[in-house]
Amino acid sequence: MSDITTKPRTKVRPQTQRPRLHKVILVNDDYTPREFVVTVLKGEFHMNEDQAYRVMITAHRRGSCVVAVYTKDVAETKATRATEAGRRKGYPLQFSTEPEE
Ligand code: TYC
Repeated sequence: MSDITTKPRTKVRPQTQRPRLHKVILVNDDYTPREFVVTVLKGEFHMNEDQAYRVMITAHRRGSCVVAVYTKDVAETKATRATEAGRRKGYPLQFSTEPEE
C-alpha cells in the first residue's frame, strides 16, 4: 500500500468580472460635411485633428468606423451627444453603439 495521499485542490480562484465594453461606431452618410465630422470627433472623443480625420475618412470609405470603446453608459451617452450635434445643424450624422465581442 502506498503512503502517498493526494489532496484535491479546493482553492477557489476568484474571477474578477470586468464590465463588457461597448463600441461607439461612426456611420457614413452622403450629406454631413467631412470637416463637421472631424469637429465632432475632436470635441466629443478628445481626438486630435489627425486621429479625427483618419476615423472620418475610414467611415467615409468603408461605411463605418469604430471610434472608441467605453462602458455601456458612457458609450451610449457619447453616441447620443455626437448624433445630436449633427441633428442641431440639420445633418443626418449617426453614431451607434454595440457590445464588444
Ligand atoms: N460622406 C460624407 C461626405 O462625403 C462625409 C462623412 C464621413 C459623413 C463620415 C459621415 O460618418 C461620416 N461629405
